[in-house]
Amino acid sequence: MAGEKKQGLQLLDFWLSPFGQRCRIALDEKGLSYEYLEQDMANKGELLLRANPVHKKIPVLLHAGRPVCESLIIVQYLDEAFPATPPLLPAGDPYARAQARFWADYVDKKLYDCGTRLWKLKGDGHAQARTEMVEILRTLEGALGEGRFFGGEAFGFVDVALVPFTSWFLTYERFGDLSVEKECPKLVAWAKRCAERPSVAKNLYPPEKFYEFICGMKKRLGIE
Ligand code: GS8
Repeated sequence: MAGEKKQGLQLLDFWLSPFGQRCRIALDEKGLSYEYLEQDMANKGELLLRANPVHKKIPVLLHAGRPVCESLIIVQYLDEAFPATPPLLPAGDPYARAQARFWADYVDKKLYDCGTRLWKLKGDGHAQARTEMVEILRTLEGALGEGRFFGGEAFGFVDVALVPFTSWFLTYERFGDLSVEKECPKLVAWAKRCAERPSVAKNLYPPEKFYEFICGMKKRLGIE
């Protein structure tokens, strides 16, 4: 593992990105050191455009100079490229791995988009996003079940995929006029357990900070 710590890992990222936070949490969970390269999202640099010419998005992991794009693919890559580090996907159980990928994909397909509609839209679109948000959070709480983490006892792939969005709960509450704690107490308890992990505590920002960022974004977009 000592050798793996010097593998030449760089992460092109943006401080508040939940997708970048997934990668940072995964790298820290695995004890892999890396160079963090903050990107200017308003003025994308040549390195980012070369590393991710298709989507032109962060995060991008550079491993010995070779780019890996898309946060969930990056996290899975880290599991495969550094097999001596603690696995995030359940090792040796294809069915459990498929389930974990299903829920991480659900977070990407549903939660991010619905959260964006919640703070961006007004009227019917907003009301629909609010209803959907409660459904999505309840569905995730159902998937968690009685477990400590989504994978059971061990913090794993689905936890990494979802935990950055716990910093958004406050923003969902303020724009959705809802209480995540009231709707989904087990999910909130899970978020608190996750926040106790050094990898999570180090890489997530206070929920107020994200809320302020979104308020600033609304101002810039003229949709206050
Ligand atoms: C999403 C990355 C993304 O949206 C992943 O990595 O999982 N599916 C991808 N990145 C955003 C910043 S975070 O909101 C981004 O780079 N946006 C720049 C742009 O759209 O121009």
